[in-house]
Amino acid sequence: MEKKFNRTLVTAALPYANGGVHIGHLAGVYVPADIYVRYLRLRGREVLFICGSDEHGVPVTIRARKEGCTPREIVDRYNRIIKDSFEGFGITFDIFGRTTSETHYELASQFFRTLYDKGEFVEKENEQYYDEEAHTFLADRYITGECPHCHAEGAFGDQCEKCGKDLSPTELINPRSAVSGSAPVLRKTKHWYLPLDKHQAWLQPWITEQHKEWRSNVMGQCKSWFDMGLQPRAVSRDLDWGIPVPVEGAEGKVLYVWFDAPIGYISNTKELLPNDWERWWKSEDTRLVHFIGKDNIVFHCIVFPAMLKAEGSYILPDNVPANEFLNLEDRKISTSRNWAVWLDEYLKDFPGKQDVLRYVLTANAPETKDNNFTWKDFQARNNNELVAVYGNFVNRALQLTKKYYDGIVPVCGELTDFDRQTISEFTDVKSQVETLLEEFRFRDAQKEAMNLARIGNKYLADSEPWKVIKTDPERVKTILNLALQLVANLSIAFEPFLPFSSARLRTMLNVSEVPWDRLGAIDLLPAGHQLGEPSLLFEKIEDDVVEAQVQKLKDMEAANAAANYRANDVKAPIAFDDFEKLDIRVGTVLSCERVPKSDKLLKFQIADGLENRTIVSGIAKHYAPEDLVDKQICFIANLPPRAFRGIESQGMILSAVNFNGDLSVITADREVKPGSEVK
Ligand code: B3M
Ligand code: ZN
Repeated sequence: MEKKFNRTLVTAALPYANGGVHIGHLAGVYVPADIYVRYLRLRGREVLFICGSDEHGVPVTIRARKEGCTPREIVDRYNRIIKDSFEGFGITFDIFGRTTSETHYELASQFFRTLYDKGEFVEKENEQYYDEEAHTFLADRYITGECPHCHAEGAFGDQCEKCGKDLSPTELINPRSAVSGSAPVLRKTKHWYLPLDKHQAWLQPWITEQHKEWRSNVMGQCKSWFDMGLQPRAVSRDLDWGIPVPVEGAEGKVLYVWFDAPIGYISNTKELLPNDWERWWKSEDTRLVHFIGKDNIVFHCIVFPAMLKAEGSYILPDNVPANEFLNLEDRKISTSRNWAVWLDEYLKDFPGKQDVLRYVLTANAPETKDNNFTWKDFQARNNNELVAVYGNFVNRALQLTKKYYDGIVPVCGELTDFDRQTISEFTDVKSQVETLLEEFRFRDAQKEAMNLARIGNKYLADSEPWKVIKTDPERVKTILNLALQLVANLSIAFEPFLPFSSARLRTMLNVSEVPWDRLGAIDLLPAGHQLGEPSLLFEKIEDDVVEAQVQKLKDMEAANAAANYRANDVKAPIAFDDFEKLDIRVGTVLSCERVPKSDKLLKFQIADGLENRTIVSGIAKHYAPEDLVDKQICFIANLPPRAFRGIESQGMILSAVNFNGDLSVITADREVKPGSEVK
């Protein structure tokens, strides 16, 4: 059953206002959403593009605490920075709102109240950690302790960042409050839950049967949630930053950020269209599409639809084209380690080159699997594709026309077979690009647009107007007429993808309009039309420029590590007895060699005052083995032996870890007898 839609409501995930936005955000959500919306507008469809910042939640309060300011100051600052970054890249939201607006508070509270009154929540009391010094319940992120799996210190109440395992706060060994440092106690607290288990009966067939067209990565995640069986989810939190739970007896409780954030799509629409927003959210002929990253799939495909359905008057999403992740230089983008290319930085470092990044991110879009951004690839795509193919073709066509005809479009004479052949290669570009865009296949769609430029380049190279001008000047008029029609086609085809370049190209062509419907035509520029002044559409990017960017990444990461290192907390206190259990000794290195087939391990023979011992240590990246011979080093002497690559290691060598991760072996300041105790 094909549904008839009369308008499209496109939303893009609301970024948290606790930091800036980086290339991963742009590639995963905002560029594809913008391409889609621009395309729909070009086709004359009724469309609305909604975004804004997500300003509640624990991440905002953590940032505020770190910087010693209020959550309000944090969200005001980042709302501005994020909004400016998106504007800089030409992301054409109809509104970029805020979840701290009055409209949002009112709508989100109402939404909760409606569900509450309809009995759509389950109330449950459970035990949660409470900080008795700071008089506050602790969000999962605010509790740290030892990981029960890998025994790393500093694991968070929701996750251990060392081994990556999901945790709940009560699993932590020796939990500590990150607010006061005290040991938290368990206290009873009441919360409201959305019973997703009850919603599974309709959610599952709605997605797996009625929306078979959803991307496989999205469908895969949904199915695995269904297979595990949906569980009730708490929609309130004990926190002092957020929208108060609008129910009596709920003092000190706020709506969970993932409850209020998606309602932000609705309230931002209402902010924009106070009298017309319901037509967009409550009519069956509106098509709702959510652009998000893969970490938000469950909230948009399962939780939010359950909320909307429970409320009863809203439409449900028709598609959720979620992307996978973009890596950076072969590593996961990390805001906490500052391994990211920030959009505001890019705009400063590469003024006027927004389209280059848009192009590269779409060409490498993580549509079905994780993908990788490298500065080398950025340079290569710019130089070999944008400059050498697109820019080169446009420039040749315009410069030749300027030279031979003073920039006036020449008359098209009789077409040769070769001309007809070339024309046939691009007449169906419109339907090809459209089909791909309708299916959210942005990289393939952009490839089709680029293909037009390849056709044009080949056409000029093969028809050689610069030679023919000497023998058959009439023929050159036809060649350049056709080439210019292709250039005009390029300005249309690239409009959704590279809007800045298309606008500049239109100025060079001296045309104001972009008639998408005419894409593929060969009479876009009439003979006699005066073109504008040609200039280069793209510029080559040199090696030193991208090398500087790679260096900048490394520097930013190191500076960040240094800052965090100073801020690192000392581990929780231990009993003196515990310290005395450790047997640390000084030993003299008799020999040291690399462990074959390992780039990390060194094997030591250590004089320990007894029978000498073998120790294997992971410091090969930091020392040449010969530099350690004869040194007096410190080691732990009473650990159980462990095997590394078949070699039994009888102890552990102690090293200082520098802020950048470099290791420095601890040595004795004056010579001592091997086996001396360290106390
Ligand atoms: N702020 C999470 C994120 O930025 C969250 C998205 C909300 S969309 C309603 O990834
Ligand atoms: Zn762990």
